[in-house]
Amino acid sequence: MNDKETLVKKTIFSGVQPSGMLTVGNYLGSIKNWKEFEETYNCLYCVVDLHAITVRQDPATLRRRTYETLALYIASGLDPEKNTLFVQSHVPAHAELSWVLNCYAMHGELSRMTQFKDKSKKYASNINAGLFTYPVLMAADILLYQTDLVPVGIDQMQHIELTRDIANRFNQVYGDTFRMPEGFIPKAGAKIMSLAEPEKKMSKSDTNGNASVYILDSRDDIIRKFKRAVTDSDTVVRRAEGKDGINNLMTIYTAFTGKSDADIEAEFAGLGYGHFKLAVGEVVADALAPVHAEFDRLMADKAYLEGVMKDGAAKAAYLARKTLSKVYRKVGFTQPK
Ligand code: AQP
Repeated sequence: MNDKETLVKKTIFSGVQPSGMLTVGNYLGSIKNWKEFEETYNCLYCVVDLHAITVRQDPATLRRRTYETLALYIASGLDPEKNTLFVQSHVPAHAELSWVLNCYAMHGELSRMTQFKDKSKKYASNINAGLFTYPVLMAADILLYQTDLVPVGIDQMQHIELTRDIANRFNQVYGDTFRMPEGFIPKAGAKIMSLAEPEKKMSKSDTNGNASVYILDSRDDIIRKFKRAVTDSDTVVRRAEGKDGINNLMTIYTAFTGKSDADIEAEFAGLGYGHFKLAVGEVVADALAPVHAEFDRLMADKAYLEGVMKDGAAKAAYLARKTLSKVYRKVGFTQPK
């Protein structure tokens, strides 16, 4: 990406934490949708490892998952020549801008973040400051690249709103510094629910083995998990209030097939839940099979992945440094000569 392209095209930024095996929720809410932007936007997609350590991670596992997450980006169709793919900790400007923005983010607004409240309950013995300021680091990720659009699942929208508030506050004090980003939510798949507790979001860190379907689960596991998905005592496949499990399965089926609710209701009329669950499992397994094959190929070629990381970090660092220098000048830091 050169300076001219940066000026003409709008910019997209998004990322996923290497905090576990990526789920079908991560796939449908984020990475599956990223490819459509690669011709028309400057796209930066980051493996956000700094975010991941807000929850304790085993170092060797985190390292492996960082490679795996990058490999999954590429295996899901992202072309490293057309997208800037990189690892967050390879670009120090993320942590640097995050510190500055911490001084423009309010304790009260951070306390209201749903994810902080949820994760404080889930990790009650480790409510660290990083968990609290997580959204400020996310604001830095986005604002560093003068991002226009942030494709994310619904769970991250509150953080995008906060990013806008922080950017506005900074711009009001120092004049126009940051572009105002917008969130972009996919039509189908913005919030995939747990298969075991369908009133809860599907998460990669869920400890219930039946709750989340992982992108890299085997075909048999995918089908087994969908067959066991919690539904309700009705038998008719239709979207309705109180049918969280079926609604979720319909959303997943739509996201993979493009079929509308009416199409799905007609297709499974008179067939009952068993047929439907099996069909969803098969559709998901079929769609993920080519991703698995490409993932295996990429993971066997670490040198290639390291090359992608290195090139991506160099491109991202160049762009990030421009914004960071501007911010440092505006707040009154001296610049080394
Ligand atoms: N269930 C979901 N449905 C749709 N989108 C989802 N995303 C996450 N879960 C769902 C989207 O995936 C992207 C990356 O998420 P993340 O790794 O930054 O963190 P997260 O939102 O906290 O995801 P998890 O899976 O719940 O991770 P853990 O368990 O580690 O906290 C984001 O665009 C997110 O919206």
